[in-house]
Amino acid sequence: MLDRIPNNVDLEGNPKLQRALLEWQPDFLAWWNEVGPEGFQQDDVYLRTAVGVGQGGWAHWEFVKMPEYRWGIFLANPRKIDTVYFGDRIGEKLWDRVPGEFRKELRRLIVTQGDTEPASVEQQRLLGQTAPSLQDLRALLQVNVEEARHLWAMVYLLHSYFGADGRDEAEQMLERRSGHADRPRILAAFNLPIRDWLAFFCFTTFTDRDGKFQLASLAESAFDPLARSTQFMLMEEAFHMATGETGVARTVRRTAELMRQGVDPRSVGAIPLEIVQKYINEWSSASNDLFGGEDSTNAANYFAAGLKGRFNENDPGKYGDHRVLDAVYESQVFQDGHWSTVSIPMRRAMNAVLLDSYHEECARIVERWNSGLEEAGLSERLSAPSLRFNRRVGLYAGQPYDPAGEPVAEADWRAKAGQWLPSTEDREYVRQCMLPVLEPGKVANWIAPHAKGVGGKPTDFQYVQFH
Ligand code: BYC
Repeated sequence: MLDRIPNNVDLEGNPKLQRALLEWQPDFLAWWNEVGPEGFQQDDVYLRTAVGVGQGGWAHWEFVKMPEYRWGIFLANPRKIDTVYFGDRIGEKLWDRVPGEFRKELRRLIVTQGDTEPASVEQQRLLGQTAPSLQDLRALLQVNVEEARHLWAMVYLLHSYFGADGRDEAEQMLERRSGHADRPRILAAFNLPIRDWLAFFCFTTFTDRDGKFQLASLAESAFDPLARSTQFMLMEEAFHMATGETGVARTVRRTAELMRQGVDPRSVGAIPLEIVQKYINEWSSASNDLFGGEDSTNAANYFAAGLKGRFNENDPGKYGDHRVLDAVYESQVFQDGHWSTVSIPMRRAMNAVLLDSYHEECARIVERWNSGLEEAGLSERLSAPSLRFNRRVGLYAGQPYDPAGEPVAEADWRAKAGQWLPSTEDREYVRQCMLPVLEPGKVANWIAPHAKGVGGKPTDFQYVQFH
C-alpha cells in the first residue's frame, strides 16, 4: 500500500508514520465510499495526480478509478529564509517540531483547516448527477479527489507531530459530517448544502478562495512542515478557483447572449442575472464569515507566536513592519442610529486584514465577470456584496445592512432578504435548469461551453469513460 502513496516526506524510512497511516487509510476509504462523489466510482476519470515537486512537473495525468486515486503527501521545496520573520519571535530558527507552548493552537489550526477538506467533498457529493458537461464532471471529480488529498496533508501533520492526540483528531475528521445535527463540520459555511452547479461555482470562487488566503497565511508559519504542506496545497487550489470563476463566467455569458437576442433566459431554462447575483451574495457573505471575527485575540496570538502571518507576509515591500505592535485597524459600524469608528489594535485585527486582501481579489473577479456583460453590450452589472452584508460572525454579525453596506431597518431587511438572497423559488428554478449532459463536447443549455479543454485534451474529449 505504501508504494501507492506518492510522497516526498520519506514515508519509506519512517515506520511509525507508516503504521499510523496504514491504520487510518481503510477508514479514509470507507469515508470516501460512504460520502464521496455519488456514482462514477467505477468509471475511468481523466485526473491529475500530484506526484512530486521535481522539475519534471508536479502532476501526472491519467485515467483512474477514483477509489484507486493515489492520494499523496508533499512538502513544497524549502523556503529561502530559515528564520521566523513576523511576530514576537523574529530571528528564531524555523521550527521542525511543535513547540510545547503552541501545541494546542497549532493542533487547532491544523484540525480546522483539515476539517474543511472532507466537508467540501460531502457538500458536493450529489452534483455529478447533474453535470452540465463531461468536462465539468471531470472538474468536479478533480476538485473532490484533491480536497481529499488536502485532508491527507493535514492528517500527515497530525500523525507525525501530535502523537496519540493527532491520531484521534485524524479519526474525528472522518466522523464529523457536513450539515449533521450532532456531528457537524467545524466552520459554518461547510455545513451549508451545495444543491446545484451555480452554488458549486460560487463556492469554488468564494469559499475555495478563502482556502487560498488561509493556506497562504499558514504558508508563512514558523512551523515549517505546516508552511510547506500548505504551500504545496496552493498549487492544486488554483484549479479549484478557476473552475468557479470560469463556471460563473460561462453562466453569465450564456444569459447575456440570450438577453442580447431579446430572449428571456427563463423561457429557455437559463439563469437570470438577478439569481446569479443572489447566489454571489449568499456564498460571498458566508465565505467572509470564514475569516473569523475582525477583532480576535486568537488571531493576535497566532500572529505573535509566528503561527499564521498576513497574506504574502514575506513579500519585500508589502509590509514594512513585521512586529505590528503599535498600529491600529479602523472600521465603521452603524450603532444607535449613527456611524461610529471602531479601533482595533492591529494584531487583534489580523482576520480583518486577511479578509480585506481577500475581498480585493473577489472584487477583481466580479469585474472580470462584468467585462463579459460589457462585451455583450449589456448595461447590467454584478457586484460582490459589502463586507457588512449578511454576516453571522464578527463586528457586523446579525446587523441589518443591505448588499451595498448601508444600514436598513430590521423589518426592511426581513422584507427584502428574498431580493438579496436566493429564495425557495429561485433555488427550485435553478434546480430545474440542472439537466445532466454527458456527451463529449456537448453542454447544458444554461451555460456557455468551455473556451478550452484541460490536461492537454480538447473540449470534446471523453473525460470520463463510463462502465
Ligand atoms: N464558523 O477569534 P475568532 C478551505 C469560531 S477554507 C464557525 O473570531 P479565529 C477550503 C472560532 O473557531 C480555509 N465558527 O476567530 C475551502 C472560535 O471558536 P472557539 C480553512 C467560527 O479563531 C473550500 C470562535 O468562533 N482554513 O481550506 O481567529 C474547500 C472565535 O473565533 C467561524 C482555516 O480556516 C465560522 N465561520 O479565526 C475546501 C485556517 N469563525 O475557539 C477547503 C485555520 C470563527 O471559541 N483556521 N469561528 O471555540 C483559522 O485560522 C481560524 O480558526 C479561523 C477563525 C480563521 C477559522
